[in-house]
Amino acid sequence: MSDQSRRKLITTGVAVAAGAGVAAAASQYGLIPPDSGGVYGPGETLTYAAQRILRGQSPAREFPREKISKAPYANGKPPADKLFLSHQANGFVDWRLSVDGMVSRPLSLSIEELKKMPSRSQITHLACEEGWSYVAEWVGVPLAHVLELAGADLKAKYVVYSSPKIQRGRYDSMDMAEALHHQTVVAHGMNGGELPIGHGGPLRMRVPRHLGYKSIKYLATITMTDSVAGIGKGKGSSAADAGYSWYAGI
Ligand SMILES: Nc1nc2c(c(=O)[nH]1)N[C@H]1C(S)=C(S)[C@@H](COP(=O)(O)O)O[C@H]1N2
Ligand SMILES: [Mo]
Repeated sequence: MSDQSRRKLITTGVAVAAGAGVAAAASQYGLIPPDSGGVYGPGETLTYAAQRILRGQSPAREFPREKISKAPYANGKPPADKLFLSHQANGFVDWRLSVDGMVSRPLSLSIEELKKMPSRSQITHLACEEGWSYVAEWVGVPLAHVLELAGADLKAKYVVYSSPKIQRGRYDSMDMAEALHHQTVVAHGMNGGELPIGHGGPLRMRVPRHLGYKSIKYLATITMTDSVAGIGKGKGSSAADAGYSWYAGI
């Protein structure tokens, strides 16, 4: 065997072994995204599992106050349906965030109740998959706190969350590593005030380690579940249903 072919054999062997290792770890730790089609499927399972294992729980970058964007871009139009407009006219006093599924204490939380809970303020970057981005300060309750109040089963595979109409509105999901990360918050404030309606007010999920589409605006439901098969087109995310990747880590 020539040196060259031996080297090739060795490198290929190492690559295969590394791939197999990641694949084994992926199934051992349940690191299989719902849009993957499995470890050997056409999706990005290996990238996902490798990112998860290599990055661990590393935080998204946080910025100093002077980096806050002067004119953050509010993407899309706020909901214009009757129900939303009446919530808005009422100052969102009747808005509720439901927390259900694999929990021992289902919750229905008002904005006032959420505002009394421990909160975290963070200046982070929101990046849309379309290329634009901005930096803002968000204030919110760590999702981990809300899940603890609900007695959530942390062995559940996904936290699914959505704007009011889960089948027709926006929805997304994350795994438990993301849900329990300290920067994943249910945000009710932005840049020193209430969360503006253009940016998802009265409530949005803020997931700063992921692309903007995971940060669902007009947040109304949180469900702990082992399966996303029955929701939307079954990919665990309205963005994934539309062709983007379920795993949007940046
Ligand atoms: N309910 C809802 N949430 C949403 C969206 C939306 O259209 N509806 N757009 C998503 C996308 S694609 C991005 S990039 C961000 C944009 O957040 P912004 O409006 O604060 O810029 O919100 C995400 N959350
Ligand atoms: Mo986006």
